[in-house]
Amino acid sequence: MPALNIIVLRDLLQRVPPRLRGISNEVAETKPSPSAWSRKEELGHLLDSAANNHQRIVRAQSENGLAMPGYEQNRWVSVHGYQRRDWSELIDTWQAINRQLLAAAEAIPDAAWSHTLTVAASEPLTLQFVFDDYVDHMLHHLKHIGIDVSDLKSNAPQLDKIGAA
Ligand code: NI
Repeated sequence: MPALNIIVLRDLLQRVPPRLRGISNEVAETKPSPSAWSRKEELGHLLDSAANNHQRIVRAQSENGLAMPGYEQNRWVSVHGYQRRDWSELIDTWQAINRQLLAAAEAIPDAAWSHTLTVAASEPLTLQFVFDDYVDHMLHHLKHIGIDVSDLKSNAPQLDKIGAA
């Protein structure tokens, strides 16, 4: 039932930006420890997740059996310098990139949700799994950032975490 998490993602796009804007720039850039991500870096990680999953969603809907790369999360966060960026810019980018990903997900033909792809060294995953895992992973991080997502539950079944999102 692919449509369910598409509805969740539409809701996220409406409800999450005002909640993120409720966090000050100062709080957003506070690092809980020198090696832990700040909220800016954690939201930045979600931009990286969106960039990678957008590619998977666009490509796998028209081709079955693709092999897609993973990404090194800390390296991506460091490359983009999220800690030095403005919090409101990161929120705007989160909204824009997820609108882009949603448009691609809405275009997935029914028959293509069962297409499979591998991500890094994973077993073949269905496009359905990849999309559900994307939404589930996003909710996990938004909750950790400290915003209320209790009204935004993923409709995905219990996912077997592969860390690919
Ligand atoms: Ni993550």
